Amino acid sequence: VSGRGLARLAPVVLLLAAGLTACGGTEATPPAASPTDDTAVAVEVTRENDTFTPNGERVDLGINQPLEVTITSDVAGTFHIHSTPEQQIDYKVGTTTSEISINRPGVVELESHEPDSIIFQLEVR
Ligand SMILES: [Cu+2]
Repeated sequence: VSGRGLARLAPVVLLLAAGLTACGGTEATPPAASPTDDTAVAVEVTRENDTFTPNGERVDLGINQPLEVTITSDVAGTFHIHSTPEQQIDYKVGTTTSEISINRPGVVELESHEPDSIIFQLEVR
């Protein structure tokens, strides 16, 4: 491996790191409220031929209550959760299970951007 090879790789790594910081949801933020319920709410999402099920279904969720999302998909992708800060769920081909929680009240959309689709409207309170 030459020095030139490493120099060409470095910007790619930096870009990836910046993307994770902007979209990752791993930054610590002060909790906006105390937990109301520790029992996870389990939901399922299916993606098949770019069609998502469900399609904008409303889900009641407590503040800081875990939402366990099980995704079954025929292609890898990412869901966005429009909370503050934003969160995302990366899923792979097959079944992916991920857990998120939201620390302040409001209606938060869990959606896909490619293609655009609203999966859930999380009503947090
Ligand atoms: Cu989004």
